[in-house]
Amino acid sequence: MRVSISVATTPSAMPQIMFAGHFEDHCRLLAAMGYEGVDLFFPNPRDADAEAARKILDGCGLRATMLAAAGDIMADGLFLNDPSRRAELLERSRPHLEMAAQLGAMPNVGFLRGRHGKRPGESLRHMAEGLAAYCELAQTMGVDVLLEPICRYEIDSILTTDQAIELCTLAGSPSNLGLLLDLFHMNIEEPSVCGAICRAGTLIRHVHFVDNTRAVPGMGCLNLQDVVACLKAVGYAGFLGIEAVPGPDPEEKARRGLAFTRTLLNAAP
Ligand code: LER
Ligand code: MN
Repeated sequence: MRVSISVATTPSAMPQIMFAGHFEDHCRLLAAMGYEGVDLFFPNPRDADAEAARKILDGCGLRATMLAAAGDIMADGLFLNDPSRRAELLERSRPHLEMAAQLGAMPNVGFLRGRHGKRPGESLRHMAEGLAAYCELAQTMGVDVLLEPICRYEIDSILTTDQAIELCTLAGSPSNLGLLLDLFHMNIEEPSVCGAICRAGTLIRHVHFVDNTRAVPGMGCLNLQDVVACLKAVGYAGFLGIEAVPGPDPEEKARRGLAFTRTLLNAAP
């Protein structure tokens, strides 16, 4: 497994972004620290330049793992579970998916799936149809899509890994659809983090590797050694993305989180 970290190209209101702005400087710094990839956020997708970002990443030897670039369409009220505006959503998703293809990154269907609201059954059905169509479009560009279970305090749909697995099945199990498991959300929603990892198995395509308080790994009370052992046991060989709240000294936290994560990776059977 390799280690990546959350980086936004411009300032962002999301708290779990370790570095924002000064993209090239941050990429150089992170590569020198030993990071191998970035979980990339484009807070203003319309102004984003994926080609320029790719050049910088390539120059530093970094991979783009996850891409979050759908903020503009969500701000316009477009969500996968709304069949009345699906054609518009797909059309406006093209540039995002093209950027993901350019970067070799996986777009995250985090909040884009939509909220269930008062009709969870109907919403889930529409969400599955929308997700299937989104994956079909992504497939034409050779892009893999990530579905991230997110906790109850941020959304009301697909909170758990089992719900995400069910949604993948309802969407027809597209071969380019996988799960992004985020330990911060899992620690809130799962009765057993390792049980959920085992059930997700080969569906896991990315991991947000953080401690219970959303601090960098090693600063909380999660048993992350067990988590790494479970991921290894299911054959996961992707990135561990440190999507953490940085606090006042992001550089020190990035070094500390990486050192701790590497110790776990080296110790796991
Ligand atoms: C949202 O809380 C989250 O965990 C992110 O990965 C969404 O991009
Ligand atoms: Mn996450």
